[in-house]
Amino acid sequence: MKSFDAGLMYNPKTEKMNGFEEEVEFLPAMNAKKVEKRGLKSKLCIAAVVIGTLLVSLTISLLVWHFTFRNVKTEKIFTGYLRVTNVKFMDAYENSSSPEFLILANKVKDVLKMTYQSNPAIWPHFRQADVTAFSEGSVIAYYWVEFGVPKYLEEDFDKGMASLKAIPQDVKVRKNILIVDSIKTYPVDLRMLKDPKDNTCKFGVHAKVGTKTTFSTPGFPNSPYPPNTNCQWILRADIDHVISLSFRTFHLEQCQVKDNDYVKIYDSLSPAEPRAIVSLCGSYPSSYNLTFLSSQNVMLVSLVTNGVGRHPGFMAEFIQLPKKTPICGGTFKEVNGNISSPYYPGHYPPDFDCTWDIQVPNNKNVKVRFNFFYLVEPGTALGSCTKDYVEVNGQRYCGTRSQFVVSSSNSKISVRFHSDKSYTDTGFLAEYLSYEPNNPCPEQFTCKSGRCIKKDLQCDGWNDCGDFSDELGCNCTADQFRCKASQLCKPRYWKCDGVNDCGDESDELECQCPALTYKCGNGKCIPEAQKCDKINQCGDGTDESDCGPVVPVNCLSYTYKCSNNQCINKLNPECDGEPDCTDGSDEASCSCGMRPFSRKTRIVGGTNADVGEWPWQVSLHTKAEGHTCGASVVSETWLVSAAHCFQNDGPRRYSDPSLWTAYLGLHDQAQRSSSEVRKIKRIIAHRSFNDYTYDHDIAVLELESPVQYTNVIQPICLPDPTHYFPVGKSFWVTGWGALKEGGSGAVVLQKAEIRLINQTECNRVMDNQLTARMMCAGFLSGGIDACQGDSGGPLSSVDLNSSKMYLAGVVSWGDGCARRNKPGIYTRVTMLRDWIKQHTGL
Ligand code: 4AZ
Repeated sequence: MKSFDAGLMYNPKTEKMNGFEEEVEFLPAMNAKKVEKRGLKSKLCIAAVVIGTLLVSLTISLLVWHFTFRNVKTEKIFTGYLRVTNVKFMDAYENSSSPEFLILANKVKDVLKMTYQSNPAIWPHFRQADVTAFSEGSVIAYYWVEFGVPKYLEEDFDKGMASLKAIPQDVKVRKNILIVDSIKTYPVDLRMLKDPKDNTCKFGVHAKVGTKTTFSTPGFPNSPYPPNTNCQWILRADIDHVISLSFRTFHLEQCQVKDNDYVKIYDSLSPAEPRAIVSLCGSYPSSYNLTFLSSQNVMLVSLVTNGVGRHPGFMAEFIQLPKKTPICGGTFKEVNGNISSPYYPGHYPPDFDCTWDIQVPNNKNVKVRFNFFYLVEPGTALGSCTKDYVEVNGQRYCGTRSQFVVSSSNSKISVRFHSDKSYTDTGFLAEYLSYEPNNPCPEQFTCKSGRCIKKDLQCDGWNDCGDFSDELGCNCTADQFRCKASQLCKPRYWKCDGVNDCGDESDELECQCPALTYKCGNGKCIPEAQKCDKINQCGDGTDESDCGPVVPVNCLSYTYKCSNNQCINKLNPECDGEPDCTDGSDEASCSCGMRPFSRKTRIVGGTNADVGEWPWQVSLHTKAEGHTCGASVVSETWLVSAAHCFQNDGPRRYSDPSLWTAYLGLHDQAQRSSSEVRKIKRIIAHRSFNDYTYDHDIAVLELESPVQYTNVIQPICLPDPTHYFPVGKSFWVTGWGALKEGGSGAVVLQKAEIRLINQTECNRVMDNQLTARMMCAGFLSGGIDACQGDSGGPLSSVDLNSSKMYLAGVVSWGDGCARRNKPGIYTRVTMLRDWIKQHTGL
């Protein structure tokens, strides 16, 4: 790897405010003593003096205004490239300090200057330009140019730049040593070219044949990358090759902060937005596929950082691939088969086209099922597939889509993939299937889209087809109600649960409380006058929780208690960024529930969790049985799990701590050696745990030695006993439990999003087996649930005020797994919060 410094020709001038550079002469002030006060003449003299003074001050003010405000110059930096057609590329052009580079760079700069000179709206504002690189084709020259434009001339200047399309003919004629056939100029993010002549963090790297070339941010991995910098890596491959770049480690500042650090990759050596392939920030787990392809033999990687934060940076490697290898498309004649966008699951290259012509046996029809589909491009209007798209039988698809099927009414189908010059994505993975024309889904329900689903998913209130065709024209059963607009049948218990399940609110309308009444969080209606009267008529405290400014109130079961024993009238005040308790204790223990890796929901493989996505998840192993239960990290030394995991069973002494090993920071059961391993010092199961009813199903485990928090080991927040989780709230359940009832456990940590179910409704379907220490989450339609082996693991809830994850529940029991009307039952942590504190001090 070498540092490049392009030939420097112009001195940078910092003349942001050059107001007083021009000479200004000031008139001498009048000497009042010399003014004679004699008659009319003297009066006229005084008047003349006053008017004169006024005129002088006015002129001075105007000059001051002109030079300080009107003439303030806006710095404008552009980047671009031009093609020189009469020069052949030579290796020396890769080295920005070679004489060959400098000679050609100077000629290009002359061409640029002459181009700007030809436009009077541009040329007066020109400051400097420089050439940063050349690449093949014949020679493409990449440059930046800086202008200082007075504010009041900006509009004319912008118009001039927009009209600057090609080198004027006379320039070509006069400068016929260089024949330039196109010039492209793009405005650039000022952070990107803050100090364009600073070459301290600019590198040029050429791919080596047959081996990977590695590069990383300065200081990686021992020290954080530098602040306030713009680093650039010019990546090159041999002619007729493309570049495949993969980030192996990627840890930048998180994306949501103002002016956050970012990496941008360009399919060009100019940092021009229309040639950007991707913009990245935050952290990515190593399992995430961060592979990007170029369309030509060059690529620019740019890192822009601000002045805050200390982050490790990235390590990346790239290889060159022959450009001509056919990597997608072709003619397919098998009965079934798989197709995917180029380099899937890596990002497809920009400026790419391929077509698959699929022809199954003549007596069959064919359909294509897209299992993963990500063709998202910033700046594209929803539904308008003008940039990257897949076209099947003339219909274009783009954006991100869940599984969908496109069918053909004959034995042929044609799939075309197109990517434009900017922004790429992971693309698609699809399979094509042939089917009998009169029976597209043997023993299954055929969706309108051609997709096949299980028969019993028809009319269950869930849009399993994706186009609602399985839910149309259904007779609602006794357990269902009919939505107004869509006429769809939905489970009755979805009514009045605070979630707009019908889409038109019709499931939430008939339960509106009558006029002059207040609707409690649990759906109960109470007279308006009873809200904020310091009496909990709702029963869940919601009528007493949002009562104007946060003030100390009498302590009740639903009021949050500060460390100084004062109670306050705010719902879920913990860690919401506002100190509500007078002693600030509601914001005191908030180093929990955070996920160092930004949540990337687009995981290849469906419900596999990502590395570090659930950093509190623990796998508890016994020697004889391996993974047996889950648990959650709540501090460096304590885990929370389920009491039933530690009940002795004949000769098996599950209550004995020495039987257990805890694996923390684990993702893949096959790679336990890369996790933190701890023996258990102490198991405290709830004394009231009932082996028959599973009431009080909670235990805390003390680790033999504390763990250090890392990117993949973090504690989850414990909710206050008053923490309120509304019905319908979405939770995440995670674990290595069985993938289906009676099946074997998962190797990679699984995750599923489920919802909190109304307690009364759940108790009804669960034959009144619930106690106050239990809650139900899942779907009465079945299909998504915890299962054997998930027990003891977390039910995680993201709190929207604090953006932290709270341990809402512990996986406890269920009637089988994922059965219809049999949701999962979880230990209600808020009910046992005091017990946890009593035994762990947390
Ligand atoms: C178990 O045996 C188990 N469907 C956990 C959760 C559920 C069922 C069984 C809920 O660990």
